[in-house]
Amino acid sequence: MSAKIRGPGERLNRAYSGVPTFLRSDYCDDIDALDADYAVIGVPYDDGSPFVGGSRFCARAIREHSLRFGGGALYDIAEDKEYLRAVLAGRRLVDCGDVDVAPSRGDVTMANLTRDVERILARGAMPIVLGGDHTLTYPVVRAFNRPIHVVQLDAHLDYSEVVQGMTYVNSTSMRLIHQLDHVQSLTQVGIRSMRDMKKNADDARANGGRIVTMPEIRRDGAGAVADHLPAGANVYVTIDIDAYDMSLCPGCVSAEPGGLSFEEMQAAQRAISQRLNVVGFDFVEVNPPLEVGTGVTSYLGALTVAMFLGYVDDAARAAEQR
Ligand SMILES: [Mn+2]
Repeated sequence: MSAKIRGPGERLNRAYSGVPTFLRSDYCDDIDALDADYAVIGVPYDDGSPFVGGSRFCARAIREHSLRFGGGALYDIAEDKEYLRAVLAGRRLVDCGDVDVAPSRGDVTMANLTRDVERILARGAMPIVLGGDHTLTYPVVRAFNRPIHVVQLDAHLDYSEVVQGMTYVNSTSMRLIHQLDHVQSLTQVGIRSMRDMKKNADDARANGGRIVTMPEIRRDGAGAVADHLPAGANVYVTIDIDAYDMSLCPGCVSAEPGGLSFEEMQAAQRAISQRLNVVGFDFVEVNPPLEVGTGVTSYLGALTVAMFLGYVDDAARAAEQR
């Protein structure tokens, strides 16, 4: 069942009041009875983080900051266009709460995540997964039972080999995804960290992956990041907050200089959603305990997720009308 948490229509619902579901959507406490187009699920897991933990609070902070979008839509004045109004008014977005986390048992937590995403997909909804750290992308992608392309927006390759049995850490997710039979391609956008190893980049390319570096984005535009993928193909998108430039994400332990501007993220998101058929996405690595007082990183995270959902929904509606 879904519980309506907005209350009667006349309520003001100020951002600091109420129970924070994403964009104040209905809360769904039984995925097997889910009736929606889009389903948010949180993964409060940061056991896969190699430095300072804290991203387990990412989903909660993003939900909280998402309540600041209280107008029933996202409005882009540059386009004079609203996004998500029909979705929110029609209650086609629900929040399924969080995956059950088993402390010190990444295998158990991630099995729970895969099963929950399988259940969301079985109900015909698109999963929108909020981290946690970047470990979660592999358990989410393995839940899809049809061919998909994967596009990653990130400063880091996350293409490390599994060592000493550590499967569920945030540095291995893209290598593991790339080995799945139903993953048709891997595109890694914004990669620039000088902590990444040459061997991992060589392996990603040798396995057929495409890496789009920042100089390429500055040369060709962020709107070109999906041009090499077949138009209309199914794609899963994973967005790490550190794809953005370090100056935009003080609440992220893995922030790197030289990253995407907000406008470049917008252009990449628009290009992906318009050219391809997005079947799910995740957003990871905001670390609220490291955050500055204004919560700008969590706010940017909420905006990034809501904006991409808006573009994806807009493209789906345009396709329906064709
Ligand atoms: Mn990263």
